[in-house]
Amino acid sequence: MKTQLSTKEVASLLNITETTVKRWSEAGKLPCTKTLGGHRKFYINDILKFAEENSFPITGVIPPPLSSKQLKNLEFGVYTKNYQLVADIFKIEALQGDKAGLENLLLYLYRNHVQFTTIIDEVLHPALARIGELWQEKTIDVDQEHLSSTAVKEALIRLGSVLFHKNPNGLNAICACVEGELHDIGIIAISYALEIEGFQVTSLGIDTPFKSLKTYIQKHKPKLVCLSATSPEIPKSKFKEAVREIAELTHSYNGKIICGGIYSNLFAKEDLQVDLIAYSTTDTIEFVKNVFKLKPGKKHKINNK
Ligand code: B12
Repeated sequence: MKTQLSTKEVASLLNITETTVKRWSEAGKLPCTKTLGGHRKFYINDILKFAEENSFPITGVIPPPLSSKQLKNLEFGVYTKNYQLVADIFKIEALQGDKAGLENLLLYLYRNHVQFTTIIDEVLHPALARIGELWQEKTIDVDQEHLSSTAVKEALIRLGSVLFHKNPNGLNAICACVEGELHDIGIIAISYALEIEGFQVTSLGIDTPFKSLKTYIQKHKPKLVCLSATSPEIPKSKFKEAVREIAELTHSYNGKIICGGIYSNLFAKEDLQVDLIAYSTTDTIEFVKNVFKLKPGKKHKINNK
């Protein structure tokens, strides 16, 4: 683990300017050593001790430990909104299974005001799609695909704990992967995107039997039902029939139902009788805002890491 930080990294971590860091280090508030070339180096522990003793919030984030070329690309990509550059870096970190690096990268984007939906649709999604292609063309083995997707999932979950949520909108939603479905990164992203909009979300996770889904919906009558289906191994007619039944049930109490994921994308919304077949987080949130007439609300932080 990296233990020493540069002036720039300390500034970024404490959300202060580099000039302030230099001033505080000259004043002895922030202890540092100097390299032969005269550059200041700070120990992370000293910075954490300083923050604790002075009740100084650590609100910033250290740029991920990337090569200088990657760091330049990352900064340039964020600044110019060229997220393809960022997705390429994300893919490389994912292939290395570097969950701390991925978490830092996600936090860096979020703290630099890249919207959560953009992070998912323009960085995480294309990076994993490329990893899927590498696996399909046998450039990488299945173990490396597993390593990458597990690291991405863990980093996403860690990002989830620092996301800002709008005030509760009074609507409840359930998110689930249908029977036979193990891909859950997409639905986790959708559930976080809904929580950001103020929904109270219950996640039923992977491979939820259709029967249990119906029972749950009958009991709790969620205003929004979100189902994810990606695997080509899901039997088509069973899926179609079960989703139609769930849609009918949801509509019977005026709820809305959305299906997403690569497998769902093979169907038209009329086939499944659902309100939307979703292709991305962005289109889902647009739809939800329109259909539930959500107003832009005040945000509040639920959890400060
Ligand atoms: C990671 C991964 C796995 C992991 C999943 C781990 C996990 N915890 O999720 C594991 C190893 C388990 C896996 C298994 C399999 N996989 Co896989 N997998 C992938 C991979 C590389 C990434 C998927 C991912 O997370 N993407 C990122 C998320 C954010 O994207 P997403 O899921 O598409 O979700 C977005 C949208 O679709 C939408 N969305 C998704 N769901 C929902 C739901 C709602 C309600 C809404 C509103 C929106 C929404 O919003 C999301 C955000 O934008 C893809 C490659 C790819 N192109 O996606 C292959 C891929 C999906 N897998 C594939 C296959 C074939 C399989 C297996 C059948 C392989 C096998 N023979 O065993 C199994 C099936 C397992 C099962 N029964 O479900 C194929 C599917 C092809 C198809 N459907 O035509 C793909 C495309 C790989 C490929 N190029 O061939 N896989």
